[in-house]
Amino acid sequence: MKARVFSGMQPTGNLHIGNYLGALRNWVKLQHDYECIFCIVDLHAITVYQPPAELREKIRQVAGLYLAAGIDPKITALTVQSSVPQHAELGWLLTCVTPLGWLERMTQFKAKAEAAETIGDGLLQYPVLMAADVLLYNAAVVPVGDDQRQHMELTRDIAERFNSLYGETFVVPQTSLPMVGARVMGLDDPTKKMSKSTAGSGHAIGLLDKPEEARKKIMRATTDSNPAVDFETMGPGVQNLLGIFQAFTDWSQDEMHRHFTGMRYGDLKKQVAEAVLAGLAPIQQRYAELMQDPGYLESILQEGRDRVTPTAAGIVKTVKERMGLYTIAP
Ligand code: AQP
Repeated sequence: MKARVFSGMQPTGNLHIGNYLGALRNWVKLQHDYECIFCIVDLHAITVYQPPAELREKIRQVAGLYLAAGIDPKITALTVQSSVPQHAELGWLLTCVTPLGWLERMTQFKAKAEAAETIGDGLLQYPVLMAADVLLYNAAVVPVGDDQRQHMELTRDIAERFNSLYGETFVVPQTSLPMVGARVMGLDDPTKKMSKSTAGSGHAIGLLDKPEEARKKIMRATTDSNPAVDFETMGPGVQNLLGIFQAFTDWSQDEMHRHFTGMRYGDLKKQVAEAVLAGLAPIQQRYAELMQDPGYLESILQEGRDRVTPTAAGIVKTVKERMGLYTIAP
């Protein structure tokens, strides 16, 4: 039997090349060697207010992008988190074994809480729900970008704590990070990770950006005061552009050094833009085709929900029994 993989993305904005290089592209590769479940985590999205009609549309868009990027629904379950109620149920059960201090230490919570006017309880609970997402399927491997490393450590801690309190129940999952592209930085500010919710027209390259729009953002990207590429002294902006190029082309470190050393930034940017556009073109084409048939997308999401529900229900039943909750015969 193949080991299981779980991961997800929030439908909180336009997916960008960071989401693609850090996670989605890795998912496409893993689906041939593992039993994969890839989820659109809409319950996570609502930890911050989302206009309802926009959220519904984004969920469809993310599903379309998963498929367009190469997720194969014949071998992989594609699901919407809120359509499998056991995510929320296990979330509560795990909340009860998670010390508050563990959650207050999460850097993403601290950053989002600082930026928000009011902090919903959901924002604090977010990593417990993420732990529930993964543990609900006893996933052995979770492919994510580097920003999720801390949440994954917490997931492991919660699994171990539950296992020690109530007996071996959960598989303690491994985190899988890509070799290149694990942390794509903002083009306008390369000290901050590229993020869906960061405002600014020059910050992120969306997977659905028009070629001219994407090119313009890359040409305007922040670099440094060096005249040309120097691998010894380059700043984070140049490093980010080279990282994006390398991730899209799969060039080795040697090839990167030979080709780019001494190249002027204008030329570097042109080449990065070509690599990004070549990578995005087939995704955008498949996406446009897929979105012409909304019934198809809907049927894939129904199938995914039906495929994973027995596993999710089985785990929640075991957890409830282990915790001593009362089971009434169906
Ligand atoms: N900049 C990034 N570089 C590499 N990987 C990234 N990921 C996100 N940003 C980068 C990875 O994408 C997956 C989905 O992320 P998410 O939707 O759950 O939310 P996030 O990590 O919080 O991503 P964003 O884009 O910054 O969203 P918002 O702005 O809504 O919070 C994860 O595997 C993540 O590691």
